[in-house]
Amino acid sequence: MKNGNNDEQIFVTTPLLPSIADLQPYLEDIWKRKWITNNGHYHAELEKALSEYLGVPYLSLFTNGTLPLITALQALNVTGEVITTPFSFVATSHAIWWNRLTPVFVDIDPETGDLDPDKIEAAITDKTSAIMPVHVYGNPCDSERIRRIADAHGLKVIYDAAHAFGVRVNGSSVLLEGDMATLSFHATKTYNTIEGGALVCRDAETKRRIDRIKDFGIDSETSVIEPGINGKFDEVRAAYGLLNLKGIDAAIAHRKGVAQKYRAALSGVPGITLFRERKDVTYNYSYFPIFVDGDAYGTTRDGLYEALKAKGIFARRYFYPLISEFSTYRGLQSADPAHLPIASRMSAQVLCLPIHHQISEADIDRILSVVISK
Ligand code: T4K
Repeated sequence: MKNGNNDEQIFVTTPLLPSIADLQPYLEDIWKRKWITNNGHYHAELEKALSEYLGVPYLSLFTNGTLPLITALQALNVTGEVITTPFSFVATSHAIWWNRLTPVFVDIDPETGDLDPDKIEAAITDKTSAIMPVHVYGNPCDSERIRRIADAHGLKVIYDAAHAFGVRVNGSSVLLEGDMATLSFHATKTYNTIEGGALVCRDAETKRRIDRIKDFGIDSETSVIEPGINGKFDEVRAAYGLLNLKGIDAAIAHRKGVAQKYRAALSGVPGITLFRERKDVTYNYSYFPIFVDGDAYGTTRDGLYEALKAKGIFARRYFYPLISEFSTYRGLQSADPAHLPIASRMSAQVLCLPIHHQISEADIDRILSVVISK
């Protein structure tokens, strides 16, 4: 699609797609088998392939990335209050709300955008039973400190790792941290199955329980033993997911090149801050957030967002507003912006530049020319 200047529009992301020709034989096989959802042949293949690729022992596929969050809270019998971050996509807190639990917002670390471990303990009350941190943009949380705090207070930890597909610290998957971790395979994610997600757990018995919860709590033809939900994943998307797994390394490598080019060009620009890249982390380059200090940069974040849009470049303000600013949550005591100064500042300054596996050098130059010249 072209804009008024006859330039191609550039979106914040564009989905990784398998070729239709590659999908065709899978579709024919699925049609032949006539088993199209609920634990089918390709479902099993994809669970195995993803477990191997991600380096995790037990992974259950779900029909999106929100249901694993809701299910994890159920499976771990979480009650009362859950400490979480306001600097995330709203699904993180909605999952808590849907379990009739109360999210308690804690401020974030400016170095990563993740929950600040220094601020967690002050938020723990006798009602707290879990922590739900987010590896935002794929930046790993300080899992070691979070684990120590959780252990000291007997809390469960569920990582929302929706952005952290393939992210590793010293070679070990971030999905291995906490009691459980969730993934999103939405079209806008680095790895996608159109819609989809997964829940990673630690043992076979828990996986069996998760698999039962995502199938209505059905234990046998005549027995339903708990209030489950429909989180099932179909065969067509499983086949699509298997094919996309073949292209994921090349897609991430391309994203890395884009990130390097942005980083080299933007590092010295007054008023623009980037996250520091850690040497011990294998990133997936799922987002490229920049933080715009309007005074030093000469234009506000929203001014830059509009200037890009006028040129057909659709950057996104992930995550603005904060979750704690939405009507469902703003009445909570922990939603008071005075308790969330870092999150409030970062949310007001953040702009995620387009990054995906198909962005060309010319696209990057077009984007950078707006950001650098305004
Ligand atoms: N936890 C976290 C931390 C999350 O970020 C998310 C989801 C979840 C949990 C829940 O996982 P899911 O239940 O969604 O699996 C998007 C996504 O809907 C959402 O999945 C994602 N996070 C969130 C960060 O972003 P939007 O409304 O900003 O995306 P949308 O549809 O406007 O798409 C953005 C751009 O991507 C479009 O302008 C163009 C491009 N696009 C999008 C789609 C859907 C395409 O080119 N093709 C497409 O099919 O929310």
